[in-house]
Amino acid sequence: MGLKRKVTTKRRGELSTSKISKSDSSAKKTNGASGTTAASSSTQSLTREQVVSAYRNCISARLIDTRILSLLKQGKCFFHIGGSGHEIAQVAMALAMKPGYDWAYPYYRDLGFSLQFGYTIEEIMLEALHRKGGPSSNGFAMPFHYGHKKWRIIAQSSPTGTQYLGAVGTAMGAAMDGKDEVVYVSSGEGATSEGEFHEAVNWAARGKYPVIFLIQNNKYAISVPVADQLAGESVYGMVAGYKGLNRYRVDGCDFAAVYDVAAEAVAKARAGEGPSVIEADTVRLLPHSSSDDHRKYRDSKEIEDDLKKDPIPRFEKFLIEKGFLTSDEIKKMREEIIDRINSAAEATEELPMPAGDDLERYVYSPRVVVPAVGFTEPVHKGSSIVLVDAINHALHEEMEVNPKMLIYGEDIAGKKGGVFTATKGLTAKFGRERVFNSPLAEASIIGTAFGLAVRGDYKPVVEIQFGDYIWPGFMQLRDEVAMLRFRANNEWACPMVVRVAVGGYIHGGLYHSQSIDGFFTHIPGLRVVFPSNAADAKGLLKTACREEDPVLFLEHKGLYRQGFAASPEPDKEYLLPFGVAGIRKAGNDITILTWGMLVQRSLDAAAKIEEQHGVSIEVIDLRTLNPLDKETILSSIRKTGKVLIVHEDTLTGGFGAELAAIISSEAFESLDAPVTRVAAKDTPVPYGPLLENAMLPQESDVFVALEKLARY
Ligand SMILES: Cc1ncc(C[n+]2csc(CCOP(=O)(O)OP(=O)(O)O)c2C)c(N)n1
Repeated sequence: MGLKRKVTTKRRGELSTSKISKSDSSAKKTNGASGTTAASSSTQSLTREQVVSAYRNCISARLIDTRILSLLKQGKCFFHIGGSGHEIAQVAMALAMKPGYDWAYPYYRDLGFSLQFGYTIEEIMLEALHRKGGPSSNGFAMPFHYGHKKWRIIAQSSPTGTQYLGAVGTAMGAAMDGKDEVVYVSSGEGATSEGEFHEAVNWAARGKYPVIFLIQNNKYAISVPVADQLAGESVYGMVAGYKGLNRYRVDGCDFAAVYDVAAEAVAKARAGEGPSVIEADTVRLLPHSSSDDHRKYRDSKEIEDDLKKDPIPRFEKFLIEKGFLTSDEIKKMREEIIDRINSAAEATEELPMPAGDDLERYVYSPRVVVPAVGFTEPVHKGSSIVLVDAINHALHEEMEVNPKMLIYGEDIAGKKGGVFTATKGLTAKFGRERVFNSPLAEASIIGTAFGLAVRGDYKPVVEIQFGDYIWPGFMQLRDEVAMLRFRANNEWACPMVVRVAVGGYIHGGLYHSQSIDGFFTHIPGLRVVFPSNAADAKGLLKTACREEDPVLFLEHKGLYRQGFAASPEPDKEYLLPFGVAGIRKAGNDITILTWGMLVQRSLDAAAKIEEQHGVSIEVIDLRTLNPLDKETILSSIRKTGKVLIVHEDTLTGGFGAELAAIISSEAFESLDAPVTRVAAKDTPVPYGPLLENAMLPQESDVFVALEKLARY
């Protein structure tokens, strides 16, 4: 690791140490991990070519903003969010990095950054006009949501603030690989109020990961001024307490000052000297977006004052004074760029837009690693194990197969092996580099896993201790993880596994008993797996570790050590494909569809009704809720004509409602009775045992429902 110094010979207008002196620079303060220092340009030099191309990208960004606003007025595009006023800070930052080697998580204002990092004007136009072939998303994501595989720009989402944790994960991967890559992430000052910003800074500083947080402070978050946003007047001040974090505040309208600071932060990151927060003071010269009118909340004097601070004329003055360009050269360059933008816009308008046929192509990976077709269930011959040990063995085996698999979460490392012992022995065997504790922060666990997975080789298999506490990570799972492949038109993906302990019947009360399957089966792009026994748990988890889609792997706490969920252990080669339901018991009169804890209760109720009333029940364990084995479900119902859906999650909006809808529309003619559901009552899971029994579905509830169905 270490900074590779640039060796150049001086030419006309070359920037040298003497030319960017500290007095040139408006870098205010830095407080590095190693003490307080001033940013210095002494180790950096830029060629004229570099500075001129930085200027070219600045004015390209500015002129693109202008052009898109006119296209918008003509109704040719629907949305614009511009970077006017931010260009200098962004371009100077990108200039200090290595595009295609370093990684970037830009935000919607980062047009200048993206151009400097490798985007072309033509590519920006493709996205602005939602045409096929744009590098970020092919028209799936909104414009100004940057993404470019070649340049390692991870396709951006719209929630502001989710980007930081992904960046930390990507930086973790760089550090683990011993590479001196740097990861850029940016936002405005407003988004730093999101908790995930602080989680990300904490995680990065704690691990000394090579992340640079460029916070572009334009004094407003839409209409909200800094005074309503921050404790104190700066992000720089707010992050003072993170040990190991380098901090800078810089005039973001001063090219030399930003470059100075950026180069220093990059050098530190490459040398393993930790992350940096750079707060660059910028001006927002346009309203927040094309949907906003800033005259409603800014007075005209203030808008005028910001226009006077426009960084581009200031940069031009600098270029002329230092002899990089003449005013004629600047004028000529502008004209050339305007021509290029206009030609790009005209050419783009002729290109096709993605159409309806493209819609569902990349919700999931086009490649299924463990195919369901041709699968036959073997008879397992190993000795009997309980479900939690099956999970543990699957993790051990997959860690051996895949050296890039990592396991982390709360309390999972060391001798304890998690609160349920699922990860026991893994740290001892594979080391703390691969099996480690996370901070107590669920969004961080999922967000960093995303950032590791997008690198392409890492397979994070992370744990959320209780389903009840997955919610801080919900935004990451839904908006980042599950949507990435779709919004990136298959250019980016984040194959990862999130193991979660769920479910009741263990007197865990309101906050250690929840079922969460109803929420997560509603999310396109996320596989949802819910085993009911040890053999399935092992086979499904091993498959989850190999598939290319993100998987939510639900483990019922009440089944971990349950005798009826124990099975003979499958061998190391056994992989249970997703989308293959298990017929636990064949029957002819009523079909039960169930999963997780309710499989055994359903089997018990089925045995009882067969014995008492001679009714023959088929019990189907769905095993994976997404993908769903519709074929097995529908062919059973076509045979029996009656169906009972049994699940532990609450009734309203539970996954059973979806099953009922599928059955009504696809097997209506086969039905001899109403589709019936047994589920938890629509209340939280209470603590007291009598209350808990009343709330969660019992064997007797299944029995009563079967009796009723049998009477039809
Ligand atoms: C999580 C989330 N909440 C709200 C929004 C709506 N929103 C989009 S941009 C924005 C303001 C962001 O301000 P700031 O971070 O200061 O960046 P700026 O736009 O000023 O550059 C808001 C509230 C969002 N996209 N994501």
